[in-house]
Amino acid sequence: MSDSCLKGDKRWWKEVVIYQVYPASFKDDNGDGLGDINGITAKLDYLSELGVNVLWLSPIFESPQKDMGYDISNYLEIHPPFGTMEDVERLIDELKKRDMKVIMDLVVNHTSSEHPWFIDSAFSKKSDRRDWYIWRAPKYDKEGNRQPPNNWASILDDSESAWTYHPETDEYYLSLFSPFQPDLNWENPRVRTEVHEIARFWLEKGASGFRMDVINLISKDQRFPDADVTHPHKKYQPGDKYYANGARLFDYLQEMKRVVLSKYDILTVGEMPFMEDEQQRLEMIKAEEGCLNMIFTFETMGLDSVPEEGRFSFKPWSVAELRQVIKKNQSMKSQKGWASLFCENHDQPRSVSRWCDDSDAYRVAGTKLLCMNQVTLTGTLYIYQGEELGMRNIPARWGPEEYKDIESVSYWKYICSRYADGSPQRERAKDLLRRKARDNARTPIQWDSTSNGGFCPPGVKPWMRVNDDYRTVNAASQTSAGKANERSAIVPPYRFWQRALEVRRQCANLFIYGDFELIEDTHPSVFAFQKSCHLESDVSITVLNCSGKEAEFKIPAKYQVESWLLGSYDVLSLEKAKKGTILLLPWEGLVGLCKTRQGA
Ligand code: ISL
Repeated sequence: MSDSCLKGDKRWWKEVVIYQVYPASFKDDNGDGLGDINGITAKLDYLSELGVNVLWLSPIFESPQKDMGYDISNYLEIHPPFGTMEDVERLIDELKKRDMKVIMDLVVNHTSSEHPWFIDSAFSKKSDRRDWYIWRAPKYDKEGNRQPPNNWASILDDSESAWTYHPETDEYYLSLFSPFQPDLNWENPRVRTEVHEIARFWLEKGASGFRMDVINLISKDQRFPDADVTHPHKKYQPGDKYYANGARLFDYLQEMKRVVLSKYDILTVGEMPFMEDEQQRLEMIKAEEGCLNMIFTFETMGLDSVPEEGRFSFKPWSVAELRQVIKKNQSMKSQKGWASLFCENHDQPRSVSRWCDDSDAYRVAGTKLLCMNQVTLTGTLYIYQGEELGMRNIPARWGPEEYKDIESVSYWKYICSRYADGSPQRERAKDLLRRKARDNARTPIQWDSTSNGGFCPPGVKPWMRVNDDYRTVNAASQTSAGKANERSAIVPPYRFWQRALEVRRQCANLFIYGDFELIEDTHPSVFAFQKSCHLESDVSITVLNCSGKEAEFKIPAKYQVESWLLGSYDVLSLEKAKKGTILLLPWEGLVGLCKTRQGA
């Protein structure tokens, strides 16, 4: 039995609900078609009423916006179209008034190629900052053609090299994501000191922590060897075996913790793609001796992808796979680790479209099913903007020209360079864009049924097209309904999330801290689990029909269901039988409180 329910293990950063804001798409206050800081401030009551406690702001810093702000050219100034430092200070003050906090997105594996550091580094091989970045001489093949230092593929465009040639100094610089994002050389202690100062600046400004972008890439194998050829049909190969989770990662993060992070009572979450090893994960976050409070890992996000084909791929996923991935993630706590819970972010498609059925018939039920999964799992809970509304993916009828993300644009350009218009490959690529493009989560938030969904003033062209369904899927139509209660007949997603977060808080020992246990031998489409805590006489059961068909669920005899707390079909769900076999409707989820019968 774990002791996580004991007071000693309780922390504020375990209990908060973190809401990710993607500033460009949240709310346009100054009428230029782009979201901004004052637009966020204007919506704090909406967020406070939902029941979230912390905002994670995707990057708001000066940037050429080649990768929507994940290419920073000045960490200490605000991207002018987003607003001013005074606007940020006011946002922080307004959050404090609501007992809310903010964490910043610390993107320090790389900078923008327009950052003064890089401009200085690129100026000359003898520049004082040359080794703030990773420069290597070209290689030449048998025919005398110039080649990059190794065969690593770019992460955002695997048809291109992870290295960018710099003719002025006849060297390549490492740019894992794009040529506009040169990787910093963390081997250089001056780089690390500068990063510590950036972190300190924002903590002194009032930030309560950081989400650290691809922070497990900061330590790389310094031999920069060729990657194994796992994609024989491609010129460049995934090199994460050598550029992720390197030998000095723990030291670098321990140093950052010792020098700056440990001086504040903050929340830190490291985004760590390519980190599969459970022991390494625990080393990163183990209570006390670890480096960060928690990490983002991506097994769930990979369930419907073909690993060797990367983002723009698809394979059907199964509830059996889902069970194992969630069971693994939930085991972190029992090993003195801690899980982070998310099913959407700015890099992922909308969850109701991806994992459920976003048709008019089932969008709301599916949104609530996903909500019930998230709010009853152990870990710190993250919600991505619009998830609480049940926002959908980009409509299938939109063409590739509507996709703005650098990764989508590169992919479509590559496809068009190789396949003719109307070819099966182009049609498949359009389907994969619809399914997986990061753009799906970046359409403007739909606030009401007025033009542009109320994201920006009428007559203003938003930076990205608003989803066509804004007249029916929008915040105003969902918040106008009163708070949900046990008798509510139809509860819109926002109100359902509000109620579900209230239930999570009320049953914190079970839902936030409790021990997870799969309920076995269920219908193949049903994912069910128990949560328990030795401080509580009750246990909870979460029962999710992850399919568009009806499915039976036999309530195990050991559970004496006292009440159904949440259900996808509102009062219809809450009135379900509390023993025996029940029939779950398509995408119907249920959360119940139970006594357990000993020996049953
Ligand atoms: O979206 C992905 C590529 O298909 C993910 O692997 C993603 O690139 C990875 O999780 C890192 O994402 C973070 O760093 C990127 C930025 O583009 C993403 O928006 C950010 O979340 C580079 O800063």
